Amino acid sequence: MARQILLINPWITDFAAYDFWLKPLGLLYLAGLLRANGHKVDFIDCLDPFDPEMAAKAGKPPRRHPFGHGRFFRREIEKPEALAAFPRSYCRYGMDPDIFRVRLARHAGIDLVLITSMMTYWYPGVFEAIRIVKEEMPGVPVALGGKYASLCPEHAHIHSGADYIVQGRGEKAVLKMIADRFGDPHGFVPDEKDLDSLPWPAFDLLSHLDQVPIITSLGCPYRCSYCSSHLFYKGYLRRDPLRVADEIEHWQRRFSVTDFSFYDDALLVDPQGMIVPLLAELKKRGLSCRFHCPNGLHVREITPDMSRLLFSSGFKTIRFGFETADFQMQKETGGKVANDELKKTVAALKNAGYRTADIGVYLLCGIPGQKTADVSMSIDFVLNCGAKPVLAEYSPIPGTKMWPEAVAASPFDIAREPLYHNNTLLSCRNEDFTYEAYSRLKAQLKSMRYA
Ligand code: B12
Ligand code: SF4
Repeated sequence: MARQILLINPWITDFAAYDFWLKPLGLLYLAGLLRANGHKVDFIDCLDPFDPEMAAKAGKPPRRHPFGHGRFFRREIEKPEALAAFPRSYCRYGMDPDIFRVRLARHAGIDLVLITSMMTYWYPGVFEAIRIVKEEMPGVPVALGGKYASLCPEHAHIHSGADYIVQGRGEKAVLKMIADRFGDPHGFVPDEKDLDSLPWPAFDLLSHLDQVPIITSLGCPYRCSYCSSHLFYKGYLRRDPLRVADEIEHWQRRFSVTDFSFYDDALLVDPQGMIVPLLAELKKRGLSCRFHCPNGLHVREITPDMSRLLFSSGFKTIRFGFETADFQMQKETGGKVANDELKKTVAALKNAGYRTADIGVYLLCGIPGQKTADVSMSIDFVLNCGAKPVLAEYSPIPGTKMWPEAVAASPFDIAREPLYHNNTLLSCRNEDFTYEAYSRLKAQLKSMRYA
């Protein structure tokens, strides 16, 4: 029997948040699947930066960039007790809770509510959404999935108020939940290992489609000690490049989308298996796109040919996961990159037409035991290569190889309280790499001008 299912993308609660091509991709994949099973899907996007009611209330909409990133609506709120000592204001990003309540009231006859979660330390916004749903829709079961639910399941079981906590991928889990709860037989069950068997994400549920995130693969062949990719995806699964081209063509022709962001962890690995045939196919079909890679590309995969291909195919936002120029640290954390590879990569990209400001290189700062001099040296190295250093504060993630070291090094109780995973806190700072030292480096980079 067709069920009426309400999907909710909850608020972000943080010291700072910027929409770097963020869309609730996992939840919208589930929406596509539920529709393919004949269910009726409703959606509330607490983060919608285009919400007209919020814009009227706030006086103006948040500033957005034509490439599909920009600000969220936001309100300063009281800090959770655990963060009270941290001297920065704290906000709820997205629509006001009173508007959320009114929206909920418009959805009658809901059988099940599905709520997603992203960063572990954003759980207060998730809990608030669950609490309000429970008040406005008494008796309706609420399921919680996504990154926080997967990485901190015990915390979520004890504190969230949800009836179901789902860890990991949601496709089979959500269909099983519906079958168990309502006794409905399974309809279409996709093969989770065949990513092309999944219906496309239901982006039409968004109020305004300024950009579309694309996944061509799940997982990563590397095992960096600070990263949780392998906890979500056991292997490295890839789609058929022609099916990815079909999807991009669909969003462009039917919804006039130009900007696409890749959420892959390893987009460029084995280029002949994906990126080369995909971009050739898009060209053949006469599609004109801009591509953005906020999640970081692998330095190692860039050759002069690849650089020219990316440049001519419209790759506008290039970010690399480089993390550090310290050889020992590179080796100890997984060996995904070496210094000479970054040098060659930047030179190849420059020859292809990219400018310094176009080539962002992520540097992890605040990993356990790291010294200020390590980060300074890495910044200098990236600048000397001719690229733009982008500081990425280390966020400790439960279950990763580095986690026990992070628990031992952190002045915060990160094992008990996910709020302390917040990258803004620099949870594993030490006497040498202090918050002040980090702030100085950040200010130094902010004042730099790139060609
Ligand atoms: C896109 C992305 C970003 C983007 C966009 C984020 C933004 N704020 O704008 C960028 C690149 C900017 C980013 C930044 C950061 N990120 Co990030 N990011 C991701 C990424 C690659 C994709 C998430 C995603 O959509 N996946 C795809 C969908 C399909 O999967 P999914 O959401 O998990 O959904 C599935 C299931 O979870 C489930 N599901 C989901 N919802 C629900 C709901 C229900 C009810 C059910 C049943 C199931 C279910 O079903 C879905 C389908 O199977 C993940 C890693 C990854 N590979 O997933 C990291 C990840 C979430 N990021 C992470 C980190 C560390 C960061 C940074 C802190 C990095 C840094 N040091 O700067 C920053 C902080 C950003 C911030 N404060 O805003 C960590 C999480 C950390 C944490 N403590 O929670 C992750 C897991 C990666 C990692 N390194 O381990 N990120
Ligand atoms: S290469 Fe990137 S995605 Fe892969 S394990 Fe390392 S940090 Fe994670």
